[in-house]
This record gives sequence, structure tokens and C-alpha cells, in this order.
Amino acid sequence: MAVNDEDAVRVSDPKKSSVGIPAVRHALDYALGEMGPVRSVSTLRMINQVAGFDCPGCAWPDPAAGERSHAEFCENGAKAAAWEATKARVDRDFFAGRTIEELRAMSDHELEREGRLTEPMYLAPGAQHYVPISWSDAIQLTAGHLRSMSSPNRAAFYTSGRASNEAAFVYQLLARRLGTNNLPDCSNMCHESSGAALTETIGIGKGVVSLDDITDHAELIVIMGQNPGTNHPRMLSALETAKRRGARIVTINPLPEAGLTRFKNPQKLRGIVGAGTVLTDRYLPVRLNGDLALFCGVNKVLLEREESRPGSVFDHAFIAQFCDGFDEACQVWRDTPWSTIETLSGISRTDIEAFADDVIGARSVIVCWAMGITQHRNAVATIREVVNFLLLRGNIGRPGAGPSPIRGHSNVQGDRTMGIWEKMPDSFLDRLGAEFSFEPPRAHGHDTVDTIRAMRDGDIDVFFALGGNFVAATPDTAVTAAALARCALTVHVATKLNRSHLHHGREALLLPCLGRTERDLQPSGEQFVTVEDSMSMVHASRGRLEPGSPELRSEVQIVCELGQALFGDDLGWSDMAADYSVIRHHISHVVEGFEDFVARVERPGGFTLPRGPHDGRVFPTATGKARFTRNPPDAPEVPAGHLLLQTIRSHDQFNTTVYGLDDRYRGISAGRNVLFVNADDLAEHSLADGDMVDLISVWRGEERVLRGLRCVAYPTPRGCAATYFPEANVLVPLDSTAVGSNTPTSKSIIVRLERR
Ligand SMILES: Nc1nc2c(c(=O)[nH]1)N[C@H]1C(S)=C(S)[C@@H](COP(=O)(O)OP(=O)(O)OC[C@H]3O[C@@H](n4cnc5c(=O)[nH]c(N)nc54)[C@H](O)[C@@H]3O)O[C@H]1N2
Ligand SMILES: Nc1nc2c(c(=O)[nH]1)N[C@H]1C(S)=C(S)[C@@H](COP(=O)(O)OP(=O)(O)OC[C@H]3O[C@@H](n4cnc5c(=O)[nH]c(N)nc54)[C@H](O)[C@@H]3O)O[C@H]1N2
Ligand code: SF4
Ligand SMILES: [Mo]
Repeated sequence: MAVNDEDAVRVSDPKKSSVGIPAVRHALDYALGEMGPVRSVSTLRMINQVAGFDCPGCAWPDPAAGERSHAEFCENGAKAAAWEATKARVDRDFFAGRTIEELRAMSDHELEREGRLTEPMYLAPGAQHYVPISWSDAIQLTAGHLRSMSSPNRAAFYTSGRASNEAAFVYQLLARRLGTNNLPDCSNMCHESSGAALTETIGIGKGVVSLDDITDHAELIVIMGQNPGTNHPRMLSALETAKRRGARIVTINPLPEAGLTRFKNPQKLRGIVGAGTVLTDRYLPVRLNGDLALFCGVNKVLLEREESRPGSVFDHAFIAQFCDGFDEACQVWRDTPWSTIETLSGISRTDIEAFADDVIGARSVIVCWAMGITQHRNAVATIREVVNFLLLRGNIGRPGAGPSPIRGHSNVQGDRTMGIWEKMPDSFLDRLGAEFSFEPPRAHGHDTVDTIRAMRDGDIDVFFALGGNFVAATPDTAVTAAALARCALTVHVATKLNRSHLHHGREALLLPCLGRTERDLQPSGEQFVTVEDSMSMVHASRGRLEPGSPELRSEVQIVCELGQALFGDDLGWSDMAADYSVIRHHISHVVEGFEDFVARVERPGGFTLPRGPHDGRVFPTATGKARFTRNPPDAPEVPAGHLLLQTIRSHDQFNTTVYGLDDRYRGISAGRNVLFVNADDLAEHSLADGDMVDLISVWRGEERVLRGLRCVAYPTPRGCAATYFPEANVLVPLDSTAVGSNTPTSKSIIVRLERR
């Protein structure tokens, strides 16, 4: 991974509040720099509007159609749109002037900053330069490779969560028509643990809370393992609304993240001139991966209180009618000693009891979480324990209550709904096969980690990526790069150049596509696409800008042309590409909840998908009941002299897309090579703030190194540290994954520091 030559990091005190005037100014500066004034205005005013495009940033939901403001976006949404709508271009001269080696020496920030890809590019075996290739040659080359494989399972089709429902649907159809379920996606590294835990316990792999549950109903909102001020900024507006009607907020996080402490709403005058709203009522600085122990502790207190005054705490009617496994779960809480709970969580019994008081005082509770929970070895168990916690007081299936995993990419949830999953259930495959008259493969395919293993072992010929940045986003960068190099062909459908395009197979293709912001004209006229947000709202997104180059094609068109090259027009590929409502028509027959899709999506603001547990306390689990589970607390054993490291996002990045080198709220500017550590841990290592260290991860006798990080003394619990991904992915062992979801454990890496 390239070291950032630009790095000259400066450190100041972390901010106590987020947003407010600086954020508005940053958003505008940023947009103007990338797009100039005219394009900035036309782009920003279309974000998240009913007739505009869905923000290409995160998956936070939009307010109802009539309740949106004129600027329904945050600073980071503006950055995401501007980054895509930039005027900068990477054209054939750019590639002619730079070898692959030279491009590899550039940082992630530098690569994407060069601008939008403009035409298909090809890298021949042994070549050092990408050269132009026609669309038809590129499609034929790909089809030729796919046809010559000895088995369809020698291809893998990766998806990043920005793909629209329509693109995702035709893409999974292509893979399955070819005969493979090898559909790894970014979700495997993201909320897979949430999906696994929720499917097992409540029968649906996604959240069951709506936006108005947060804004209008919940009396207590728990936010754990999430940094919304940076990663879901408009969530803070919703939390502010909740706060103003009297909701309490408990934050559980090893880092005191800015927006959660105090929030200045940039869209309200009081936010701009005043001190803003203090959002968090109780802050629990949990140890990294201590949440399972913490929730075991809270549940233990609830059980103790219930047993001392029967009928005062638990919702016995709900438990009796809708749940199973209750007694077995109680036994775990009885058996787990306080010493274990306090040691693993890093939170005192007194503080856990105070949190339990908040819970007992609230008639409705929502728990929100993101990557701080899902990317640990025991992530699935932790989320199941959160479900236990909610079930105890019937906090599911009524207003203001329930589990709410906050999703990452803008359409990652929709992609799953459309069938992007290596193990879609037979019910889906049955309907897909019936709709298109073919027999989809039934054997489960490879997820992300297994795809890397298969490539490493020489079992994959063609790696195809619909967006994303596979080599940078996945664990064990060196292993993944070497694995990609073993493929015969790597194909990337992308908007911008990134590191994955430089760690290629024997041959490689770059296929430049339209982005969310751009007009999509097909033979039947201008097209729109649809997306699903974190709260199961499905709605339309219409690009408005002129495409960045006349050669760009839509993702749907690229996939359908490949389908046609492979199979002729057997499934109606050309009709689907010509008119996306044909795809929506198919979706309405195949995907549950999409009945009458073509008509319903025309409603301003779209429609909400059915969610059994939310809508009517229906739990389609193995037993038809909501399931209490046994989750005895554990945590990684960190040897003496070592720290547990989490890898996080700065305020100036979207995953592997690095917009800039600042992390304003954490007081970091002009660099990313920093390590946040507790001051006492630094002292114990005879280090001080400002010292430079190398970071060595140790796992099963193996060592991996990330060099040259500046230590920053930071308020995080003893024994815990943090640095930024994607750079830190060199430290994450491929085989270190969560039990039950195979998600890389990128928030609990055992490391030691070595002074440079
Ligand atoms: N601007 C911007 N927006 C984004 C993204 C982006 O990169 N930039 N990425 C998008 C994507 S794909 C996703 S998945 C989301 C990610 O959204 P987040 O999950 O908020 O992202 P992270 O930066 O990984 O932050 C993890 C948070 O969890 C905390 N944490 C870490 N470990 C633990 C733990 O063991 N326990 C607890 N309680 N907390 C812990 C960290 O301190 C940090 O606050 O954001 C989406 N939105
Ligand atoms: N260590 C560590 N690793 C992590 C994480 C972590 O917290 N720590 N988080 C994980 C998570 S939550 C996620 S979701 C993954 C993200 O993994 P990915 O989704 O694979 O990565 P992104 O950085 O979101 O992908 C960025 C690239 O997508 C392309 N792109 C952007 N817009 C479009 C578009 O409209 N169409 C197409 N075709 N391409 C487009 C651009 O070329 C850009 O370079 O990373 C994971 N990796
Ligand atoms: S909160 Fe997320 S979806 Fe909303 S504008 Fe910001 S980045 Fe976009
Ligand atoms: Mo994500």
C-alpha cells in the first residue's frame, strides 16, 4: 500500500460538537472545488429530493415526501455527490503516461482525485499500460473468458452497495444464469453479522424500525458502535427531534465521537448561532468488543430487578405469546459473575445498573448500531444478546421500539433484497427460476473471504466487480492482491480509478459507468432506478447531470450486454436494458414485498417493504417465535504488552474513497497515518504523544506490519487503539472472522507497537 507523501499530520484537541457553520462551509468549498459554481448548484439541489437522485453516500432514510427541506443532505452527502460529479477526468492520455507500477505508488486519495474514468480500458497480459478498447470488444472478451471456464463456479461476481436495485437484480440473474452463486458483496464485511443474528432470532435479516419510530416515539435510543456525526450525519437531525420531545439517548462507544455529545443543526437557526443540542444523556466508554459482556450485565440487572419484584420489569405476556428460549437465556445471566462482566466490558456494575434504570424508565427502546458491533469475532452473539435485551421488555413490534442496524452504502440493503447473496433461500431461487424458465444453481457460493481464499488457491478464473474497491476494502491486503493476480481476467465496472484496478489478473478490463447523479438515456427514453434505505423504504432515483463522458454506460446496460453476449436474448436482456420498468416488472414477480412495483414506485417518496416483526409481531424463524438465545460473554485474549486495535473511518473518506486528509472532529489534519491510544498505555510503552511507531499485528504466530504511524494520546479505554482503514487492512488476517457471519474482525486486531 502506498505511503502518503502528502502526510504532514497535525493534531489538535478533538471537537466536542459536530456540524454547524463549519460543516456547511466545508460542503460548499468542497463542491465548488470539484464542480465549479453552476454544476454545484444543480447537483446539490437534487440530492434526496423526490424528483432528484438518492444521495450516493450512506443509507440513512429520507423524511416523507412532503416533509423534506430544500437542502436534504449533509456535508458528507455533498462530498459524495461532488466527488462523483467532478469535472476532473482520467482519459487514455492519463493511462498512456503512467505504468501500473507508477500508479501503484499513488495513494488512494491521489488515485481517485484524478477524476472520472471516460472509456473502456484494457490491460494485456504482461503489459504495463491500460489501453483503450471498444465496448463490444470488452464485452466479447469477458464473455469469452466466462465461456471457456471449466465450471461456472470459477467466476466470482462482487457487488459494492451503491448498485441500484435494477442493476443488482440483472447482475445476480447473470451469475445464476451462468450457473453460480458466487456473489460476494461488501455486506459480507459490513452488516452480515446483523443479518445472521436477526434472521436467527426474529426471522428477518434487517432492521425493523422506521424513521418516525426514532423521531416521534422512542423514549430511549441506544447508539452503539456507530459514529453518526461522520457516517450518518442526518441521523443527528432525527436524534435532535427525538431529544426535543424528551427521548433519552445512551451512547456506547470506546471513543467519545463528536456529534453524539453535542450537535449543531446546520438547517436550524438555533443550531447555527447557539450551542446546539446535547444529544447523549449517558455515555458508556466500553472496551473494544466489550458490548456482549455489557449487555449480559444489563440483562442480568433486569433479571435481578424482576426477580425481586415479579411483574415489574419483564413483559411476560409478550414473552409467553411470542418468544421461546427464555429460561435458557436467563440461566446465562444468573451464571455470569459481575467480575467477568466488568472486566470484559470495562464498565462498572454501578454504571450498568444506572443504564438499566434508563431502560426500566422507558416504555419503548430502540437500539441502533453499525460497524463497532459487527466486525468482531463474537459479533453475531453480541447482536443476539441485544435482541434478548429488547425481547425482555417487549421492545419489538410496537411504536418506538426495536433493533435498528444502520446500514452503510446507500443501497446495500436493496442489493441483498434483490438477491445479491451467496446463499439466497430456495424460495427466492424457485421464483427466479420460474420467472425466467431456467434452473438456478442451489449450492451456496463464496462470500468475500471465501472468494479471496478461492482466488488464492487458483480456483477462480474470472473476478468481476460491480463497483467497490475489493483489494483495499478486504482484509489482508497482500494476500488479496496476490490472490487477484492469480485470476485469468479481472473486470471492474467503476466510476473512478482505484487500487483494485492496479492489482489485476493476467488480463484486466476497466468498464466506466454512469453514476447516480447522471442522466441515463436508453432506447425507451430516460430511465430512473430504485433503492432501499436502512429502514426498508424503496424509492426512485433520477440522475440529472449530463454524463461525464459520452462513452459511459449504465450498470444495467453493461450487465445486460454481457448477458446477451453469453446467452443470446434468452431472458430478454435487450428489453431489460432498453426499459428498466421491464426489470421492475420481473422484480415484482420474484422479490417478496414488491407486488405491483411498477405502479407503487411512482408514488412520491416510494413505499415501505413489509417487515413481519415490525408490522404485526410475526417472527418467521425456525420455530415461528422470536428466539431468546444463550450468549455467554467472551472477548479476545490480548497478551500483555499488546493492544486491541479497531480500524475506523475519518470524516474525510467514504470507505476506501479518501476525499481529503483531515479528520476534523477528532482534531486531525493534513494526514492519516495516526494511531489513537490511551495516554497511560503510551506511557506504559515508554512512548509519548507525537512519537512514531510501527504497528505489528500478531495472530496464530503470524506477524503483519503497518509502518510509520504518529501516536495521538486520545480518550479511549486502556488497552484499546484505533487507526484508519483502508490502510490498516494490511494488518487484518484473512482467517480472523466473526463466528456465524465470516465478517473480517477489523475492529479487534491484536497489535503491538514498535518505536521507529
Ligand atoms: N462519510 C462517510 N459515511 C459513511 C461511510 C464512510 O466511510 N464515510 N461508510 C458507510 C458504510 S459502508 C458504513 S458500514 C457505515 C459505517 O459507519 P460506522 O460504523 O459509524 O463507521 P466506523 O468508522 O467504522 O465507526 C465505528 C464506530 O464504532 C465504534 N466502535 C468500534 N469498536 C467498538 C466496540 O467494540 N464497541 C462499541 N460499542 N463501539 C465500537 C468506533 O469507536 C466508531 O465510533 O457508514 C457509512 N457512511
Ligand atoms: N479494516 C476495515 N476494512 C473495512 C471496513 C472497516 O471498517 N475496516 N469496512 C467494511 C465495509 S463496512 C464496507 S461496506 C466495505 C466497502 O467496500 P467497497 O464497497 O468495495 O468499497 P468502496 O470504497 O465503497 O468502493 C469505492 C469505489 O467504488 C466505485 N464506485 C463509486 N460509485 C460507483 C457507482 O455508482 N458505480 C460503480 N460501478 N462503481 C462506483 C469507485 O470506483 C470507488 O473507487 O469495506 C469494508 N472494509
Ligand atoms: S446522511 Fe447519508 S444519505 Fe443523508 S445526505 Fe448524508 S451521506 Fe447522504
Ligand atoms: Mo459498510
